[in-house]
Amino acid sequence: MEGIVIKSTGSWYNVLSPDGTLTDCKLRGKFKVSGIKTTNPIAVGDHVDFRVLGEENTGMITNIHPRKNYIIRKATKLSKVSQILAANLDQAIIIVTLAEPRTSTGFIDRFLITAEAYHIPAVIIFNKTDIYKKEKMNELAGLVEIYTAAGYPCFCVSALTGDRTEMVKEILKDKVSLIAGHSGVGKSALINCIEPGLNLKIQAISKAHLKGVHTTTFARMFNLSFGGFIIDTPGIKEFGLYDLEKSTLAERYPEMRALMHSCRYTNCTHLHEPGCAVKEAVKNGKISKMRYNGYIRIMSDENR
Ligand SMILES: Nc1nc2c(ncn2[C@@H]2O[C@H](COP(=O)(O)OP(=O)(O)O)[C@@H](O)[C@H]2O)c(=O)[nH]1
Ligand SMILES: [Mg+2]
Ligand SMILES: [Zn+2]
Repeated sequence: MEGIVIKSTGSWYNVLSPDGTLTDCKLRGKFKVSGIKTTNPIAVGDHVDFRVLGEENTGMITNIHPRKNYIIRKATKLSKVSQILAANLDQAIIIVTLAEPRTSTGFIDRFLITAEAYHIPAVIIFNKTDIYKKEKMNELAGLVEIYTAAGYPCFCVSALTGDRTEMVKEILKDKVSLIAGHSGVGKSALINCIEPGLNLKIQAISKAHLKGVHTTTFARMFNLSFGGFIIDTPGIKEFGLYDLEKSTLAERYPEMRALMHSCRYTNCTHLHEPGCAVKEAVKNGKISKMRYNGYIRIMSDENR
C-alpha cells in the first residue's frame, strides 16, 4: 500500500491512501535519512509504502519515497539535531497583516529568504484588509508593489468578509502548500473561509497575542475538497532559517540575484564595493530600499 503522511505524533504516522483510507502506521526498525541528523525520520508530506497489519487500520511503514524537498527546524539555534517539519512542498504561503497584530517586513523577508534557500516558491497573503484605514491601504499598496517587483505573488484578502478569498482557492488548488505566519494573523480563519468543513479553531484576538498557545509542534496536513493539501505548522514562527548563510544571502533575494553577475567583483557583498550593480539598482529605484536595508541588517547581525 502507498500513501502520504498527513499527521505525525512522533511515533505514529497517519497515512492517507489514494482511495481515501486512513491508516495509523508505525515505523519498521530504525530509519536513517542520509545527510541530516533529525529527531524524526518521517514528516508530514512524505510519500511512503506500508504494509497493513492485522488490527484494523494500522500498518507498518516499510519505505520512504525520495523527497522533492523538505523544511527543517533546529531544536535550538546551536543544536546540530533538526526536526523535519514537512516534505514535498509545492509552495510556501505566508499570511501577514498590517494590523492586529502587525507583521514586520523583517519577518516577511526572513520567511522569503528561507523559502528561497529551500527553492520553494513563496506567496504573500495580506489578511484583515477590512480593518485597514486609508493610511494602511496606502502602505499595503506600497508593499504589494515592492514584493511583486521582487517576484512574489501578493494577495490582499479579508477572512472576515470573505473578500477576494476565491483567489486564494485558486492558488491552493491541486498543490501542497505550507501555511505560515504569526499567531493571530488569521490563518485558521482564512482556511475556514475557503474550506468551511475543516472547522479550525479560531483564537480570540486577545488570546492569539499570547505566547505559548500552541499545543503541538508537529505539522498537520489537510486535504482540500477542491484539490490539494495545506500544511498547518503550529510551532513555526520563522520556519527554518536553517540556511541563512552570509555568503549566499544575496542569492536569496531574487531581485539581487538577477543583477549580481554585473557587479565588478565576483565576490561582491553588495555592501561597500565600487562597481556594485545591486547598489546602483537601489540608487535608481530598481531595487527597493526597504528590501536592501533589510539585507544590510541581516548581513550585519551577528546573531542571525
Ligand atoms: N477584522 C478581521 N479579523 C480577522 C480576520 N481574520 C481573522 N481575524 C481575527 O483574528 C483573530 C485570530 O484569527 P485566527 O484565525 O485564530 O489566527 P491564527 O492564529 O493565525 O490562526 C480572530 O479573532 C479572528 O476573528 C480578518 O480578515 N479581519
Ligand atoms: Mg490558528
Ligand atoms: Zn554587488
